[in-house]
Amino acid sequence: MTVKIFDTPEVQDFLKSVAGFDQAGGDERAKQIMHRLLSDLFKLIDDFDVTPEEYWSAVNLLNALGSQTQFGLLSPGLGFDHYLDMRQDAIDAEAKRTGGTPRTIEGPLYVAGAPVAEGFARMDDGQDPDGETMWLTGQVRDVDGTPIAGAKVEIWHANSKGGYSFFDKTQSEYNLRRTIVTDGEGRYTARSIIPSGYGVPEGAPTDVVLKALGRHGERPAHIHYFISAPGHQHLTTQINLAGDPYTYDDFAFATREELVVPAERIEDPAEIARRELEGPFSEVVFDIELARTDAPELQVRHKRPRAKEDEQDQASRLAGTAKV
Ligand code: MBD
Ligand code: FE
Repeated sequence: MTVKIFDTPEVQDFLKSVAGFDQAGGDERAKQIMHRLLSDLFKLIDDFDVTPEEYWSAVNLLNALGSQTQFGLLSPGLGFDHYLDMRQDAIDAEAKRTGGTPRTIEGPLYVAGAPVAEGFARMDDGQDPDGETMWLTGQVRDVDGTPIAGAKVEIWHANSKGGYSFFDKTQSEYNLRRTIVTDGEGRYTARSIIPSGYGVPEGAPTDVVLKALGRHGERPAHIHYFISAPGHQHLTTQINLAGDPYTYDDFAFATREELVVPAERIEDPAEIARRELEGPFSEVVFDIELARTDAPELQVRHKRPRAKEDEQDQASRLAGTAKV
């Protein structure tokens, strides 16, 4: 087909009225962004000769994604989360805020309000029979190496089946979610279980999109972090455990070389006894460096709907995915 109508005055005028350019009310930025978005999509329909069947099946897929609250899951899969990180890295570089542990994506499965502990926390409830004991520890430091005492280290991760508490209702409240305040030497330590990787549920709308692209929906085993301390830039990051088949093939594009950490299996009885554990375990060490800033807005995490973070619990639940 050779029909091309996008550049005609009728279509261009039509786009302006759809975006409310001829209306006094509304929001100027919303109008500009909607106009650009619709223009790009209308042009795409023209250029690719999108058929009514194709258009309405896309509408159907969007409805399915929304009704199963999967936009927060599709978003990292389509690279938006990582793209926002790339932009934030560039903004930091331009402002000469360099150094420190690299950021990577938050993902859709954070839940606010986890129990707070000083220095050490046990994160698992002891109910996961397949969970290999993990000893997770590290030091939070300034860019010049000075330890930061009293830093807030929020950690969350999946269980041995790749599920996250709150979203996976078979787990106890706040299982595998803790906030640990660093001790006088800037150290944090958690006893937990080694997480498994995550896979997008088979047949879910997000899976349908990924399959159409010939892609998978797997993430390697990983552990999420928020780290903050007064006078320092808030850091959202994750570690990926080395040796997972998906460590360098993450559907959410969160892997960064500096964030790949080995889990070292330890069987020495003296080391087991020193940690008051019952048997062999895997140790994961992750030290964190925070960049300095005096700007208060950079010392806290950006706003976004998060489970249990705002008063409208219904809205905040939509931040995550219904199934994990
Ligand atoms: C996860 O655990 C996750 O971190 C992301 C980004 C997407 C899906 C599941
Ligand atoms: Fe995750």
